[in-house]
Amino acid sequence: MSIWDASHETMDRERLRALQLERLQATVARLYERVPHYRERLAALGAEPADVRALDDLRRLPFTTKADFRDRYPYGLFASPLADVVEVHSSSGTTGKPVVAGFTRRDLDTWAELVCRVAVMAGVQADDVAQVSFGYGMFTGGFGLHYGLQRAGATVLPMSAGNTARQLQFMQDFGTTVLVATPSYALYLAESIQALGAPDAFRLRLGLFGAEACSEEMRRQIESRIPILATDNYGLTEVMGPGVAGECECRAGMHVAEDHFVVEVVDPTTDQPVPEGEVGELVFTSITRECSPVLRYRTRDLCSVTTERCACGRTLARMGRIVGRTDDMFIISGVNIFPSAVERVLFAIEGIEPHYRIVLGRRGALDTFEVQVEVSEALFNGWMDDLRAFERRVTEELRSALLVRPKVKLVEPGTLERTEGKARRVIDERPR
Ligand code: DLL
Repeated sequence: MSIWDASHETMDRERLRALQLERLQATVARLYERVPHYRERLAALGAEPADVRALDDLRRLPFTTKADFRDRYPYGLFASPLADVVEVHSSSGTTGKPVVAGFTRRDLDTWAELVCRVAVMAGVQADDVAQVSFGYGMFTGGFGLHYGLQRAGATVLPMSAGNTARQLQFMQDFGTTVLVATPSYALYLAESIQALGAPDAFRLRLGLFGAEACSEEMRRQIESRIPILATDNYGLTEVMGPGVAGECECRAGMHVAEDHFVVEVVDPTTDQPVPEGEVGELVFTSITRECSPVLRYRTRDLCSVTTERCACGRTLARMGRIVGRTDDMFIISGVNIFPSAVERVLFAIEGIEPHYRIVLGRRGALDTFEVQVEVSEALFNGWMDDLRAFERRVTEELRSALLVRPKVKLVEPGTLERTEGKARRVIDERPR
């Protein structure tokens, strides 16, 4: 197992905390000087950069939210003049103005370095051929993985997302060994590879997946179709993009690049830190960015973090899988439901294909909750009675896990929409 930057990735945690404090102080001073939004926020608390004397003082600093990014769209949170900015990325902004983040040359260098770490910890080597099937463009996935994989010495195929036939062709012709995609697109590609029926034509051995939640069951579904080791990595536009955290070959959580980001886990309702190892909302502070540093960004992503040393030798904290988002939870008949809980039940049932969709609606005063799920060819084309019995079983298993009875609709394999980017699992048609 190789480590790209052992001096940081295996750093003694006391020294790491000292480095974090030094970098945090510099970042707070930079924001105070250069970004009116942060100066105003700190002033409102009667705080100044000099008040940050220990790492725990971070808890007294204000949070940053997605709304802050939107209110200052596009450049209002930049701490560098445009003359120093060489690249800009943004998130999709499906529910409002997009989030914008800028990169100076040094920021791009850091980005490449951190994505390279994630790639190397997953097992990427210089002789790998890496097919980047994340979208290139304003999304951080394509370019981020591109820069990092190049730094790791891999041969990069900048495919971008989509055009699946061409993806498969190049995968065979160029001898792709590493597939880089969202887990849902990876699953679609894996199904397409399986359908070709020529497994020997492919040399895939490793998957670098991220940008959306991937349950253990989803990972198994991908790995059962193509012979790869699937690894998860995490990041977000507000904090940098990919490279914030990634799994090593032990696959026992994602190592956070703590020499560049301070991670906190807070109770989303009380804003107070939760005990180590418990699930809460991730909050990140970036401490080395020049253009778009962010103080205590509320990610809305729910997961736990441990600082226990990993078998790989890295001392960096590890985050568990993202179990949900504070904003993807929906409420049916007063019960809180995360899509990940629905997925866990479905994927554990033999005969179910790993494609589903949750449709929420309203009839009269009541919410409706439908789960559409693909079943295997054999089941779908078999006896009607068997299909009905299967539907009852799926309904019952969902009801017992979620405590709410959904309407289950079994559909033919291949009917639900496949995505090339992030999957959209929940369709909420309820009037606002
Ligand atoms: O998705 C950055 C990225 C690109 C990460 C490629 C990894 C690989 P955004 O488009 O800003 O950035 O979306 C960020 O996606 O807050 C999470 O909710 C979700 N997300 C990202 N990675 C994971 C993951 C990129 N590994 C939002 N597991 C985040 C679960 C993830 N959710």
